[in-house]
Amino acid sequence: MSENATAAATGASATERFQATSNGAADTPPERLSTLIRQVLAGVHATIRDNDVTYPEYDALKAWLIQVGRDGEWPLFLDVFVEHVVEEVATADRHGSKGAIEGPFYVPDAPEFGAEATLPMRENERGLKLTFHGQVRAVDGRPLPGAKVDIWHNGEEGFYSQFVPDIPEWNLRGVITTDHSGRFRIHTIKPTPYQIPTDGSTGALIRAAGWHAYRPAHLHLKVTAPGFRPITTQLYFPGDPHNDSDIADGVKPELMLAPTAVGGALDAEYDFVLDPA
Ligand code: MBD
Ligand code: FE
Repeated sequence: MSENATAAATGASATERFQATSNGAADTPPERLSTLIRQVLAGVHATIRDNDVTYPEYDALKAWLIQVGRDGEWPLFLDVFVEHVVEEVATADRHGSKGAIEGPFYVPDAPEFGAEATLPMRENERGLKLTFHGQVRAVDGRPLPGAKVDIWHNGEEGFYSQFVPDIPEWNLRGVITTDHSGRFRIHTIKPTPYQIPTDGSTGALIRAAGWHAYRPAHLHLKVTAPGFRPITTQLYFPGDPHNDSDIADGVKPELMLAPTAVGGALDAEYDFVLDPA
């Protein structure tokens, strides 16, 4: 386990990354903002009334909120506990493949590859070999050549490159371009379950509430093609002990891979179907 893989280091990187890539302004009209904030506050007020929340509990909340910011864990906390509903609402009208939460660890502009590639990894990268392949199609069945399959995932230590100091930049990240028949083939390793950092405020809350802090092993993907709505999704592995209790509620039955074991390695096939823009 990396010594420097602290919640503060990971959180600071995730916060910095978010601030660098988000435009941060949704142009929300005052009436809509007023409605949203009123409803959030009404939920908080109801929680306090229903549970006779005390001043010490209120002060503990203030202290905890202050600490989440200090730890840089707002991206982590929000993506774990809130994003799944935003994703559900944003993609409800789609006919193509199911999406899933992006999470805090995506980095744009990963190294680009052709239709078949081995993701950047260390010479001694641990983990079960995995070949992940499939086809990108439109909802009308047309294959989509030149589509981009942007993939990122963790390795055996559980961490994502770019968010802890001692993993090489772009490790287990890459952008694959589909061939003339919309197909791609990615050689990588099987990801491992992700544990929310235990030494930060999100971990402290999870512990205090008596929950477990795990996400099941998952591949993250963004699939894009000009003229089509991009898909941000995740794929999961059958039998993972956390598939039914993902702390981030990101698992959907449609996102479960059905890998086959081929001589000590895994082979998994999954096709992506894109909605027109
Ligand atoms: C992750 O790896 C992740 O995918 C999400 C959604 C939240 C926290 C960590
Ligand atoms: Fe993840």
